[in-house]
Amino acid sequence: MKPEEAAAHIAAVEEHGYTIVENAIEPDLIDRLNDTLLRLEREMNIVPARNSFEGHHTVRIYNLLALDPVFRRIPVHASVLPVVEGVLDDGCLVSSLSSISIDPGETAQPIHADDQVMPAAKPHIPFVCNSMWALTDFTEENGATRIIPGTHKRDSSPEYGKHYDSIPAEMKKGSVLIWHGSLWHGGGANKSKARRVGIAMNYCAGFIRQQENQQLGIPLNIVREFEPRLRELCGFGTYRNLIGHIDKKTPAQRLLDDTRSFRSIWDS
Ligand SMILES: O=C(O)CCC(=O)C(=O)O
Ligand SMILES: [Fe+2]
Repeated sequence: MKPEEAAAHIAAVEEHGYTIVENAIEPDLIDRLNDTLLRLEREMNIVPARNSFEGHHTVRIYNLLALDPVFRRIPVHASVLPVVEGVLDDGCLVSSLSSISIDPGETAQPIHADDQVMPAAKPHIPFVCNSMWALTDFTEENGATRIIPGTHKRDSSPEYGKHYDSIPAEMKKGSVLIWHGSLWHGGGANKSKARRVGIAMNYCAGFIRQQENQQLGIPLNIVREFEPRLRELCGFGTYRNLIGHIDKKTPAQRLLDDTRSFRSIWDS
């Protein structure tokens, strides 16, 4: 992605709370992701969680980085990460990586903000920047994510379960929706005859806690295979050479044999 293109997306997230990157995902990657998700669902016998938030006809697979190497291409993807780094900063982290497959018959998810459990006065700088990767077309009929533009600037989060007027973030397979963690939104109802498949690639600022615990949730022998940037994004670096250190070394130095030099903020 060209810097001016990234800048336009970053400005859109700041102003409207969201943006869509079209043709972001390579067709071969879309196919591999779809195939892998179906295989995991089958092999791991994954079924809907059956609650109002995760849905009654929605299959969600969590902790994807622990499950197959193909998912490693997502957090570092050049069509999305520069935008997220502009919204948060380059110390951002993978907060969670999961799939959300909405099956026919699913009703709309309650409108929410992904950062609403965080007890900070709103509006605030983005602590969270999330993305939805369209592995099928996203249409109003099949449950495209519903959004309420501009709501990231409000002074509160929505009331859970209340109706709000929203618009569907329709996009073609291969596109990615990126939003500010305070934006009011929710998964749509699927009134079509086919599944809507998305991957929720969620990031957070480097100074807050990740939603899925990447350091404990991904076996270290798998993290050792990650490229350096992916290790950092999973929390094996530090934020501003301070937050997350272990005895003044990075987790990657202590646990993964990273030999790159590191100076703590205090020594600099
Ligand atoms: O599936 C979607 O379109 C959105 C899901 C969502 O917002 C969430 O689970 O936090
Ligand atoms: Fe959400």
